[in-house]
Amino acid sequence: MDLYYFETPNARKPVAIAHLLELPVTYRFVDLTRGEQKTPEYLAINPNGRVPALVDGDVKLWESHAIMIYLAQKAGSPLWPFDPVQQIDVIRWLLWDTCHFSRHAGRLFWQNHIKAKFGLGEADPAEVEDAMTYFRQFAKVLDAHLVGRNHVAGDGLSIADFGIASVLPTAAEAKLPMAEFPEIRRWHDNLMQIPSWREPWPMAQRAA
Ligand SMILES: N[C@@H](CCC(=O)N[C@@H](CS)C(=O)NCC(=O)O)C(=O)O
Repeated sequence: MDLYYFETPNARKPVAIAHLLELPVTYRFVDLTRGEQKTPEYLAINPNGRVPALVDGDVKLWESHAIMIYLAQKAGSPLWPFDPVQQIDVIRWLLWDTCHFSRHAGRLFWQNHIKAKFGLGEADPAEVEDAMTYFRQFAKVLDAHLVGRNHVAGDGLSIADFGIASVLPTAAEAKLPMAEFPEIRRWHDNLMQIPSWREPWPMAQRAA
């Protein structure tokens, strides 16, 4: 299995899951700073020109959440629950994340971190304010949901936790107002105890 990645929030999710489940994955570094995601070879794998992507025999897959489900299923792991009703709960939170939580966290990550890091200009104050308003709105929902819970869906760790957490390891760089959301901080501090989430990147293979 080949997993194509760059060190970004969306790629972090399947890379961390593959490590956690000790799957036999070859990590393929796609250097976004050199435009490697736009080469014809890579576009044949993911026509969106984005990471992550997975190739497993005849299976070509993109979208980080779909790849996480594929990896967990392949490993027979309860990170993708076996019960159909619990699966729907996980899907519910992953869709919520894509549409709301990480969407606006991602906008802040772009404005407050990526633009400066790659010399793409100043953060746009109107865009930051808009994204911050939405981020606060949806973070409040998650914060309330997490009261008395250690995991987002069901009783155990699932890919919903990793899906929603994607921008949180870089919350400081994105300038996310985490001080306002103690339950999210508590939940994510626990997630950071998982070595493959804290340190997901396969540096040795990158160097190779
Ligand atoms: N919805 C996609 C988003 C993928 C995505 O936006 N990846 C970013 C990095 S986090 C990327 O590859 N950007 C490269 C580009 O826009 O050229 C997923 O979850 O996999």
